[in-house]
Amino acid sequence: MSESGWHDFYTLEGYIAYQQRLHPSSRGVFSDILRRIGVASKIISSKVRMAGLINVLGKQGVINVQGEEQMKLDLLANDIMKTSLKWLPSISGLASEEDGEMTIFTHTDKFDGDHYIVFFDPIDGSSNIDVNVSVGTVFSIHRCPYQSQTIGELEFLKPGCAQVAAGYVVYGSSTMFVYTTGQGVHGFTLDPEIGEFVLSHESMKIPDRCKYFSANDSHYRHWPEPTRRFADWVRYGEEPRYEKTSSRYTGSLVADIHRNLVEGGVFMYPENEDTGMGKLRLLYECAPMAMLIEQAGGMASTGKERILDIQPTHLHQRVPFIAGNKVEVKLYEKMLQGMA
Ligand code: P6P
Repeated sequence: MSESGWHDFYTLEGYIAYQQRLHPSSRGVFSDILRRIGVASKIISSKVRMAGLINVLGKQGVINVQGEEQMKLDLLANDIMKTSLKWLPSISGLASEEDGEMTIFTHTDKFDGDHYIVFFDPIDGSSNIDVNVSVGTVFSIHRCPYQSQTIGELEFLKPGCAQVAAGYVVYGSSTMFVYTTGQGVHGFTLDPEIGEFVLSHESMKIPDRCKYFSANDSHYRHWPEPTRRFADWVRYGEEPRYEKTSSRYTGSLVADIHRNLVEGGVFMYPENEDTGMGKLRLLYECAPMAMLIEQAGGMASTGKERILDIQPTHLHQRVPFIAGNKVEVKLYEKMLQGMA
């Protein structure tokens, strides 16, 4: 602390530069992408915070590729993310939850540095927008070793273990930017007075306690029997570990995962027994969340396999998803496989 009592602090920009210095050979290309996502997040945050005042509330009247009704803020946030990233020479392509197809930039072939592909869900949990409940942005960054002229969907379909970075922005009581590049999980809180994300949660680790159980109980009747048994065990179990476990579910993946990452707990969106399908998308929801949760000391699985090991088969692929404390995810996998 200086004489005036001033506390120095890291901004997101400064922390990215600090982490970049840990890689002397780095040219800062990758750091530029993270910084641009940080800028886009601040712009989106300003729109989310004024959603009731400017004309972004409500539905756009369009059904997106997911078969979901697009909200106006979905489209605005999608445009903000794409516009913020499309001029970076290192970006070979983008893939968004809101776009049926990926976007490929051939102009970047002239750039002689590393190339990347960025996946994102610009506003996750958008059904919460009109009722003022937290929403979020999720992003995932992969390397792209190919010339843009030659890439197609196949080059976008990489397993989560190949991600070079993952993160989310949660637009909650404050706006937080949380990311990992494989060196731990670090959280930054937006200081509206200076317009900067300030380091507030360095090296986040999920506490080893199941403080929260997060799932949409209205789907209980569609869950496979072992899934129902697991949910009952955690919620009503006699185990001391679950004596104080509470149910918390907002319908916003980012808000639910963030709460459980900070306090401890398990989130699941299991498969529907009839369809055998999950709801959440692998490439820009589950894989980035899985990288963050594993980096914070937790686990993320479909119940049958590690999320980060899944080889995607198509851009908007959906998977069953459970993430949080290792104890609960391991127990779920055993129950689902008939070993508990
Ligand atoms: P349900 C939001 O639409 C989302 O993709 C996630 O953010 C959230 O966890 C889930 O779907 C909520 O789905 O069926 O519980 O409304």
